[in-house]
Amino acid sequence: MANLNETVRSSGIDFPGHLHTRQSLQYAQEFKFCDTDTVIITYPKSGTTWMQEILTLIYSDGNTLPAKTIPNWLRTPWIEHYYCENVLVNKTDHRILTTHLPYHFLAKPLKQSNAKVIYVARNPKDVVVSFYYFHKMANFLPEPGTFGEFLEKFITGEVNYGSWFEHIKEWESHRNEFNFLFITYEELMKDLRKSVIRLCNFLEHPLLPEAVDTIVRHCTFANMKENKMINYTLIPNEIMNHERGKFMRKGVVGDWKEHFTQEQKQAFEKIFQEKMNDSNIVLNCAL
Ligand code: PPS
Repeated sequence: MANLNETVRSSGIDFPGHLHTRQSLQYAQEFKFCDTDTVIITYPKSGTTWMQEILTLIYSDGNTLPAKTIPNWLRTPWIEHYYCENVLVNKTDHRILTTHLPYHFLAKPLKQSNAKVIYVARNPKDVVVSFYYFHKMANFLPEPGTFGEFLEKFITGEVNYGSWFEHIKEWESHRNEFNFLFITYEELMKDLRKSVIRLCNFLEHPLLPEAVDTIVRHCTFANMKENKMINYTLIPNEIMNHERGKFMRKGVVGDWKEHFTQEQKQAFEKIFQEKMNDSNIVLNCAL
């Protein structure tokens, strides 16, 4: 399925037609979650792939074989992507599922299970930079224009997957409805070992210290960048143009400082305060 220039609009949000269909979005909204499922929820470019890799390794007890031999979209599929139903045939135990969908798409089916939900958030200023470069390489997303133009669209939520602000606020404000862990990209970056142990505790999946060591080693940016199963180099150039950028681009905190002008920074932080002042989310926007 190519459909590179198609968009599927649902509940006022655009999704790339390369990966989504009306049916696949419907399938997600009626998804049968199991209590043994673990669901990674992210707004794009917030640390999805990193969490997919960490959870794969936690559930394999530090055995790196699955992470090195199975592409991430087959071992941790996005439930809203058109191929998900096929990927999940015969998989029932300890499924790791991924989604970028906003709360209102999934609330109903997810509440019917006791699945473990992990929400990964990232400083939105770094999200928008990462998303901007992803738009340049991903031929299934619109041309982003200048960074300033893209930033405007990101702020108003007129980008694929909708508003970052609504996504995080909706999920976080409903956290008590789920078996929910909130973790940030910056936390993973600050102390990966501590984060892996925190995740193991939440997942009730204790690991030997040696297994934790292996995960920490395997999941550094430098090592993940070389892993074909998650760096998207298996995807042909017509779909992701690897000459226009790398999926595993920089992997740092604070790259926004290289991209925002002083005016953009001030305007963004003002909007952040306005939009987020009714939420409990502790996320240092000025990171
Ligand atoms: S996507 O397209 O939504 O699945 O993208 P996502 O995986 O959420 O985000 C991609 C960004 O995460 C960075 N990344 C990492 N950073 C640090 N360490 C590790 N191990 C790691 N793995 C992925 C990736 O480089 C993208 O960020 P940027 O800022 O563009 O480099």
